[in-house]
Amino acid sequence: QSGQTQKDDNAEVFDALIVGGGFNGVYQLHRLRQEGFKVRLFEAGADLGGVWYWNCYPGARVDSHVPIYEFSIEELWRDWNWTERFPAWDELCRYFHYVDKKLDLSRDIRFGTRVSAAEFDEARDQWVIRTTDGTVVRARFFILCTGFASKPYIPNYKGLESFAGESFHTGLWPQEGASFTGKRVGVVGTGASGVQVVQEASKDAAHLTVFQRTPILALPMQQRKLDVETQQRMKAGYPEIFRIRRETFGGFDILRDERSALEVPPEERCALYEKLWQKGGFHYWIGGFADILTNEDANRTMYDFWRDKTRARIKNPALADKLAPMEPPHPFGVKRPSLEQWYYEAFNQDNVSLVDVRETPIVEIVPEGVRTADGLVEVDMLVLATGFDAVTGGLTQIDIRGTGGVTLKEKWTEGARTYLGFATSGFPNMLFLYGPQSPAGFSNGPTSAELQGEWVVDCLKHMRENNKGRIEATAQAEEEWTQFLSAIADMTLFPKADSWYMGANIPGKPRQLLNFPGVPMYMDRCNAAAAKDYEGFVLD
Ligand code: N01
Repeated sequence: QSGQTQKDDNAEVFDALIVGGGFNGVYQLHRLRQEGFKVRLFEAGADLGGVWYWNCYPGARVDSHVPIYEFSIEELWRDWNWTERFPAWDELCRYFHYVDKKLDLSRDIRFGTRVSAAEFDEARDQWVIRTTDGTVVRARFFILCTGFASKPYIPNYKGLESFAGESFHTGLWPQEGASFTGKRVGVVGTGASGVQVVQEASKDAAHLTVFQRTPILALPMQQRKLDVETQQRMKAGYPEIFRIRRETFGGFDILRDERSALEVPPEERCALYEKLWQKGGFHYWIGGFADILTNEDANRTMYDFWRDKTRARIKNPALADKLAPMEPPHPFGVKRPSLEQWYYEAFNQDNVSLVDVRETPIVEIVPEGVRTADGLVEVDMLVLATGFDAVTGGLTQIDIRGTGGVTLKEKWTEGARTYLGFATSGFPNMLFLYGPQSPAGFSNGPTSAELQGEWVVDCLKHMRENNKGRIEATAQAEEEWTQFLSAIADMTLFPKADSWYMGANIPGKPRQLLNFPGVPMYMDRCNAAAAKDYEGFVLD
């Protein structure tokens, strides 16, 4: 007992301990340090980048166009240029190195350090934080920037461990890389990760088998090379773009048409859809009509346009029925569309085949490959693009104990409950970013990192200025926030799909809308609470 306590008592004390070195963690470290706080960041990976460090599979690239997916700090964007409109993971990792160098971050980061447990010490209003290598530190504030996709989900297939070939989850891709060339490759899952892997594997694999459960409603990326001169010209408009991204629904620079899709004549409607299609990226998803995510008839117009465009690219009608069915598998856009470049054409190739696992389920994995209800599919490499225990998994996989010793995982057994998507009662001085009941997956990452990030920085400054050592969300404020989000969810079509947005991709996970739809409304609420002396929190 005393050995442990002794060690904890002597642990180094920080104002804030940040977990995670992606966009959110980096922003917190930079800004809190600027404000004079003593801060340290622990990152499990060997480098910065968060999801871009871990998801280094061939073809991984961002779905947000330049310059949406970068910090709006002028000192950073002024001298940085991308090579493509939608940059790949390795370019994003280079961007993180650039940011590190410019802001001199690494001196306060410990890499290869995974936080395994944290316990609130009520006597000192501090968190005692432990890592897997036995390090213990104390911090007044415990700031979790674990992202929405840090806990990979691997289905519990019978015999998976017996597979004799190479097998990787996209989110745990080997840092040294792995090649598809000349191999028989199987890819399970057709979400954003699956689409990107399939495209690359279709080029090099001897044969590629795609195991699809639900068709992805993927949109044309309209990728382009970007040169420096073009970007120098574009930069004149960056301040305005960054202003707009703070004020739009998804943190992009895309404005939607405020009319109902149903009040617009069909030709005009199609003309808008065509225009958005040609712009590429998420324009077709978030630049449409105001009621696309709330009215099923309006939504259907968007599905039908997508379906007709997509089917025209697929030669085999039976395959077209699988990839872009006549009837929607779920409303358009309530599962995250992904961006593609030659995904549908890949299925026209002789070396690519599709298995519909709803029709022909995977029975087991054997050393030679995947046994389905229809027989054995032999593969040399098995790629699990099966997603993540999204939004909550990165938090609940840490053994976090609040007041009374209850763990966060226990507290959220029936579903995540937060106040403002920042905090949860019983866990004082713990704030999370890009977490449950905040915009997270509904917002462009860097937009959210800055907006939520400034709120946290202001909160810590407010505490310091007012000599407060402890902040905790009240149970009542948390209940009201949870009810509020649930009422919003009921007004949308999101509950109509089994998506990670709903927690519905993980067997047994409570079904709830995990993200708050609408960055501006969300930030208004957060800022209003802060302006009223942090209404809904108790400060001591
Ligand atoms: O994961 P997903 P992801 N048997 O959960 C299937 C971001 N991201 O890693 O749809 C068979 O979306 C599952 O099927 P179904 C982005 O926000 C961004 O692809 O549940 N199949 C689905 O097809 C994205 O939304 C980028 O029926 C099974 C797939 O696996 C989020 O990360 C790139 C199965 C999982 O799709 C997650 O994307 C990559 C089973 N037992 C990711 N279990 C970019 O910015 C699951 N599936 C480009």
